[in-house]
Amino acid sequence: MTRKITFLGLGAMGSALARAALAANLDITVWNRTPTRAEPLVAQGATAATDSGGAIAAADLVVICLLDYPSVRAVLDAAGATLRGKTILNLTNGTPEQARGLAAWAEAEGADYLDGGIMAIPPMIGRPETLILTSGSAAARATAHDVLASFGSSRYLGGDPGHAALYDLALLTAMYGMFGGYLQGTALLKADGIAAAGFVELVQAWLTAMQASLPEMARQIDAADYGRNVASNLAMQDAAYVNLIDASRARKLSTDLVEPMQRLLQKAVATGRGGHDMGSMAELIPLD
Ligand code: FVH
Repeated sequence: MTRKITFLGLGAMGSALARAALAANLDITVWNRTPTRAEPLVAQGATAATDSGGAIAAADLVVICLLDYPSVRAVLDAAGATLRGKTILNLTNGTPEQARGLAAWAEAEGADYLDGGIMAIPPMIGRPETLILTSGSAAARATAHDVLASFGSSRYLGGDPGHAALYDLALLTAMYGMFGGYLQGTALLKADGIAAAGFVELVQAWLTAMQASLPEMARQIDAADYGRNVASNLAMQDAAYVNLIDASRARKLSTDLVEPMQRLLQKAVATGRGGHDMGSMAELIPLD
């Protein structure tokens, strides 16, 4: 059972996390570089620390949610407080390398380190279906159990502190691909006078239907087996993709979002993958 929890960082996400902890009746201390952001949380029962060193000293478990890793290091370095014997749960977005580096530093300082990736936006925090990915120290995970449960569901990805960030970034990569395609699609329609709202139902149904192909694509990628029962070969897709680019150009729309996929399709055909399924293009992503 966690006794004393401090939150460092009260931006949109840090505040949502602290609110969820308060809603779960956890006893929390909060600190933010701009102190006024602590006021709504104090009104809800949190204790505000006047400086980051005091905030850390007050805690067994320090939950960090700041803009980026340089700000995390800036705050921890400036705090001047000992981390020995404390547990750190860092939910700041970063790379696997940054997470591993901070974990090594924290361990050298005598702290247990758990890294996390928040797969949600602030209004989703506190709902049971909200997913927080974690990896790193198993002991830290046990210490953080209560506070993580107040945020939603968490999935522990093992002892490598870089893995939560790695999965987080892989999921964000897939998300941005989807949003980029959606933005281009709405622009195509809008150029012909059709509102984005008129597209929502169709695009949701289409993306739902298409995501059903992901398990088979995963099988193909893992087995390097792209040529059996191909329903949508890459040569056909390359020919059709030209129309998508041309329709944007005809409407004087940027094609910046969609050209990279065309380049990959063209390379797939040029390297003899024209008869393969989509998963085959995964082999073209490594640079060497
Ligand atoms: N909001 C979201 O949708 C996403 C969802 C997934 C996870 N991300 C990550 O969460 C981290 C924090 O994001 P945020 O939404 O809370 O971001 P902001 O509202 O912009 O707040 C930023 C906080 O960081 C503090 N800060 C920035 N630089 C420094 C610094 N050099 N020293 C000390 N603190 C710093 C900032 O303080 P202040 O401006 O209020 O004084 C805020 O507390 C982030 O990694 C997302 O990728 C959110």
